[in-house]
Amino acid sequence: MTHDLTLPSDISGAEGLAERAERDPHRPRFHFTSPGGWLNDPNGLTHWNGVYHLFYQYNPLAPAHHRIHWGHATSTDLVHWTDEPIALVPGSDGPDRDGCWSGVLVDDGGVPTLVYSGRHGNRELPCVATGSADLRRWTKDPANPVISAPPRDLDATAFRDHCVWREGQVWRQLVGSGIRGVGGTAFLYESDDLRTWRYVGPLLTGDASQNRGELDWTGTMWECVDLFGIDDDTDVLIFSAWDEGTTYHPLYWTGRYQGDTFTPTALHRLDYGGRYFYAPQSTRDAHSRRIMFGWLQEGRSDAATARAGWCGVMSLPRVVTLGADGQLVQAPVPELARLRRDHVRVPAGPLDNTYTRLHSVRGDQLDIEITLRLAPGATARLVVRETPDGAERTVVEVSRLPTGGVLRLHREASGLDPSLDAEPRHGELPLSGDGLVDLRVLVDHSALEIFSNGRPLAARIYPTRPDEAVGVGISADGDVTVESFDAWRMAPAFTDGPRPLWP
Ligand code: DQQ
Repeated sequence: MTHDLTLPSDISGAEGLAERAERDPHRPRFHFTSPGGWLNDPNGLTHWNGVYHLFYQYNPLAPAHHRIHWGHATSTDLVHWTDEPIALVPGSDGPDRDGCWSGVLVDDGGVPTLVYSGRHGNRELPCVATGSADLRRWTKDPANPVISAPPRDLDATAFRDHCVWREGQVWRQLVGSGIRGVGGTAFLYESDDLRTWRYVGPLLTGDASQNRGELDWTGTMWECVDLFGIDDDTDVLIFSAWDEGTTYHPLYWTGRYQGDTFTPTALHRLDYGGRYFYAPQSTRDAHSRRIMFGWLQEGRSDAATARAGWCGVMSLPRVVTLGADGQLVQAPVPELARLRRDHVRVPAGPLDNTYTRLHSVRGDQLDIEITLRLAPGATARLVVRETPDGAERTVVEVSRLPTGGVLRLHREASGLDPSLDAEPRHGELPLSGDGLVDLRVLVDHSALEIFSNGRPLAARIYPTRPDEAVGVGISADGDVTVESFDAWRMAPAFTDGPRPLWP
């Protein structure tokens, strides 16, 4: 049974969404966004016959999380994207009647196969769909849901999101969950055919009572678990720590996956932006790179989002490797350099302790790459999206403190609207004795992604005077030398004009 891909009869709410989205000055131009409406998690990420496929949680009818479809886009370079027909539409009845929630794509002997969470009322159960050779048409399995209930002997807080892989002669799958009163977890299952699953047990369970502050608490449920080997000796288990209304941040364990369990070595924050890089998914591409996308949530009010006609940004694709300190190193894919235009080199040398506006670098679509040398106790600040009067500005700060390096983002003055999320963000910055700091800052209207010595920090900013907030400047406290400073204007990845909501 192929699902119905015709437009629903009442799409009046969707009228003008794409046009409004296109006019919004806060809409990123080189990050992937949906044509309009709502976007959240990356799904079904794969590099299939030389084409990257990015599916995503999509509501084409409104900028709100409701009856989620699977949107689909393709790219040959991870930079330019083509909208493809919507891949999954919630059924008129059945296990995914209220939404086709997150999942993955696997290659079942040449048959592209999706494993996703069907939503029906409050129930969320694993479903399967198979695709045409070009991954454009999807047929839901009549046997859906393929698992009829969460494990019975446990009080599960949820049962959704999937990580599926082939291991020897069998398929294995993790389903995100939590055990009430205990902590977040991922349930391990096994199957011969992706349709009949045997429950193995929890792969690893967090401790919800260990709430050591919001930054590394593992929550009461794990969303979007992603397990992969990063080198011969290290496996990585990424999850988005969740607790209704309080906690949404991505974390990862390094450790060893062996047999039916994951033995953790250490727990780390995946992105210092917290919920601004949520529910990530990764895949290994044909070049053996681990490529990861995450969802950059909104930081403005629901009313502002409703007016804008769109919401949710996909992060830039990141290459993930393992650093010498045992933590993940993240960087935007090198292909992104294809969008660089109008190169500006700012002279190297010691930084003044007074603020310097860089008149040669300005804009709201920028890629800035700096190497700094910080003496002990020094701090360097890069200001972006500054208005001429300095009233609106976003400040990226790197410091070399006696306690170690710190990367910090100040958004208190990013926009003047008091309803904007202005919470500062910070995290630990690995520094070697020479005090060298690589700082890459990608500004794309409301989307901001920062990478410093391999650590990422994603966030959203909404200047109140977006046309004027194009200034860039730099300052220092203490001894800071600019070793190199390069900046580019970034070309848009999409051609101008509204994109069809229902390609
Ligand atoms: N989003 C999906 C869920 C997942 C959550 C629903 C994470 O499958 O747990 O859109 O953002």
